Amino acid sequence: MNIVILTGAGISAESGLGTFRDEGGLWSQYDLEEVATPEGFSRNPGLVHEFYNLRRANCRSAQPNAAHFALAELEAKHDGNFLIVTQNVDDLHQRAGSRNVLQMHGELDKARCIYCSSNWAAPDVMTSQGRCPKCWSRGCRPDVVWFGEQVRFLSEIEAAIRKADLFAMIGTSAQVSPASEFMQLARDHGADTVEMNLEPSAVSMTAREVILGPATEVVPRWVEALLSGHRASPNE
Ligand code: BV8
Repeated sequence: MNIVILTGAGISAESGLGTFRDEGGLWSQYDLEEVATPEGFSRNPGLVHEFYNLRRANCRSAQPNAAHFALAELEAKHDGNFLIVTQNVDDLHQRAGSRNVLQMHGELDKARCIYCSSNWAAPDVMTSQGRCPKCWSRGCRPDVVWFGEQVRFLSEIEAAIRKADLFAMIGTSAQVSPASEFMQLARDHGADTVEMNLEPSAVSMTAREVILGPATEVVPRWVEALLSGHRASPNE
């Protein structure tokens, strides 16, 4: 059975990393246009670096939670193909032991050269003056995908979803495309579709099953049921 999991900020919420659109979320503290667009970066790179330096510090002091570890256990024990596609730029899935992870919105822990596009491990405090180790120019940005920029691994992700027998979406409001279209794509290609979230998302009506509750409770329970065979998906 081929499994594809899409995660969003909600899976890292109980690790202490803020979500975006919840009450008090990041987009209520910062203007998305100012800190998560190329235009915002060219207008005020210092503000953008401050925004990501703060999040990088939070991420480096955060720990993976039971939901991250449950998905790593599922990957280790599952005998078919398994892929995590995450919208998150934190590395908590990898730190929990997940191996097959595609970060479609980039990586908080990396810096990228604005001239030659090579990337390297981000310093704790990044500024635009950071030197590129490859072309030696001064001009670096966070290695994340901003609004209006092309997401990463899209064709690989869509190919995996087309072949999925089970697609689960965890902790995302499904308001950002193209990730918001993945549930429908999975359903159109015959996958069993499950959503785990604290509250219904923009695509809950597309899922065959919606399991509401905090990720650290619902995800380990779902993984345990899947591994013990108590949850036969319609495709089996
Ligand atoms: C692109 C990276 C084209 C950096 C991010 C108008 C209409 C429709 C679409 C558009 C439009 N105008 C523009 C667009 C396209 C745009 C888009 O979708 N905009 C939205 C805002 C309308 N998309 C893009 O620009 C994408 N690129 O389309 O490129 C293109 C093509 C060719 C060539 C060039 C360009 C790029 C999108 C990527 C943007 N970067 N972030 C960073 O992280 O700072 S997106 C940002 O939102 C984050 O990455 C985040 O991951 C993502 C999605 O948010 P969520 O993860 O869902 O988080 P959210 O807070 O929203 O929800 C949290 C959920 O968790 C909630 O449901 C909550 O209930 C739940 N939860 C909370 N606690 C818990 C929990 N669940 C379980 N347990 C808990 N404890």
